[in-house]
Order: sequence, then C-alpha cells, then structure tokens
Amino acid sequence: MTLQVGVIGLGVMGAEHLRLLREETAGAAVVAICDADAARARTLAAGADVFDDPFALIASDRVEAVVIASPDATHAGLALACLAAGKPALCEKPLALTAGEALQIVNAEAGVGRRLLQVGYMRRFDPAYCDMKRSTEDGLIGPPVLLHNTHRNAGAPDWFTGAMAITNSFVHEIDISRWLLGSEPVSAMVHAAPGRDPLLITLETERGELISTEVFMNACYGYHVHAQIVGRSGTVEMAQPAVMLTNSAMQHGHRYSENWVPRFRDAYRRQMGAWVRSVSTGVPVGASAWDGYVATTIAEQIVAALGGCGKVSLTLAPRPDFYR
Ligand code: ISE
Repeated sequence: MTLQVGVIGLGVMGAEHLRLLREETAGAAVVAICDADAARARTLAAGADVFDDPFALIASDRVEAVVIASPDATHAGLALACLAAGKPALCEKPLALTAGEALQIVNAEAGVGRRLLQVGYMRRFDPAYCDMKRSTEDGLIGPPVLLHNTHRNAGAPDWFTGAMAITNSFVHEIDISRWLLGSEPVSAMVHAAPGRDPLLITLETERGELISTEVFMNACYGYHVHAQIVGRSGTVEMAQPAVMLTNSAMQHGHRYSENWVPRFRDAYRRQMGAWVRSVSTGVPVGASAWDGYVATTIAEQIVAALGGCGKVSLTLAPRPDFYR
C-alpha cells in the first residue's frame, strides 16, 4: 500500500524531503504540498494538491501522513494539529521552541495513546554514528568516559537569529549524545568566544560521562561535523565522511560540503524510508516526541544560562510511562 504524504514547508529541508519521497523512498507518494511562497509550491507540485494553509493540508482527506519542514516556530502548532487529526508526522527538529510547548505535545500524544510523531533528529540514521554506537555497545572501547563533538557550519544561514546556535544547531548534539551514550545529561557549562561564536558547551551525564561540543556557526571553510567517543580502553570516531577524493591544484584531498544536506544525505534517506515503514507497521523508530521535548528543554536551560558562568543543573519533567 502506498502512503499518501503531505509536505509542509519547501525550503532547504522541505525540498530535500520532497525529493527523497519522490525519488528514493518506496511505498510513499506526495499528494499535497504547502509553502508560504505559493508560486514556489506550484512549481514543485508535479500533480500534488497545493495548499497555502498548512492546517488545511493536515485536514485534507487525501493526506494520510505529514512531513513538517516549515520554520521552527511553526512546528509545535502543526505537530499538535497532526495529533488532533490522528495523522502520523515526521516533524523536523526542533519539535518546539519552548519546553512548555514541547511538553504540551508529549502530553497530547500520550493522551492519543499512539506514537504518531517522529522528530527529524536524522543523525540517528547516519551510518557513521550508527557504527560508533554499535561498536561502543559491543564493548570495543570499554565504558565511555568522554564524547567530543565538533559542529561547524560554513556560515550561519540568513534565517539565524538570537540563540539559534543552541536551539537549532546544538539540539543535534543533545539528541545524538543521549542516543550514543544511552544516558541523560544532568548539568551544563557554556563558554562563549567573543561575539558568541564559537560556543564550547560541556555536559555531564547521570553516569559521569563528559560531553564536549564546539558549535561554530561561521567556520568559513565548510560544513564539518565530527564525533569521537573515548572509552576506558580505546576510542571510536568518525572517519572523514567523504565519498570522493580529489587530485587538483597541487592538492590531494576531499571537499567539505557547504551545508548539512550533502553530509547527511544518507541519514535523511534512511530516516525517510524508516518513517514510511514505521507508519505502515505501527512500530515507532527514530526520535520520539519525548526525545524532542528533552532536546528543546535542555537547549532552553542552556540559553537561559548564556552570559552567566558556572554549572547549570538540568531538570526535566517526569517521563510519562507511555515513552518508557
Ligand atoms: C540546521 O538546521 C540543521 O539541522 C543542521 O543539521 C545543523 O548542522 C545546522 O547548524 C542547523 O542550522
């Protein structure tokens, strides 16, 4: 059976999700699309219904499941509308802008009693992160003690404002670090370079592991994400994720991409395939609404700590049994 999908938001990520659904995902068809730029939506329609109101797309009888890829501030309202309509959704990260909104979503989903939401923390589907997790769980490096993350963007996107280095970028490390280590952060410290770029954020987990993350939004040379887990008896880390080596202009090497889409293309593709299959099997995969809540809540507490100094204790609402 083919899953009839509606895609909301056709910017960088929405356009990639649309392409993946059309070209690289079995068992799905795009039947509706929506974007604030109606003319852009029309050019991408290829037979899909075009909406200018995302809530009308969610309500459409043709739409069985929804991909939410509109701006961050719209995610919470649209996710709640999908839950109210009983429609599964793959919601881009962050799940919500505030901990309060994210908790509302968690409670709404628990009220529905069915896991309908997957949050687009796609690094969980990246082959390199998956290998690192598997090797660590297999005991290759002994118990983990440190996780070093590097998260560099060539330049902050034009839509970046305020504390988005944390609420839009660092949320990835909150999620992937919890997933890699299988333990929860309990405290945080932030150091900021002049102009607040880069940031150096350390988290301590409930098991005493230390997580260091450099978030550098204007690193100029390219998009570069790296992670290394240090265990008691060895380390695992990402090899350079190049698919191509070049010999040119007296140099041998690989190129960095300009942004995250080429670097995480496999992860996005695998995430989309897994989501479509999970909608048909009813077995949830990927980051849950609870995971989305945790990332947003920790980010919110770190943003509040910016400008101060010292260690911040992180607090979460009790996890509903529904997500255990
Ligand atoms: C962007 O929204 C993403 O999700 C990317 O993965 C991240 O690296 C980038 O910093 C964010 O702005």
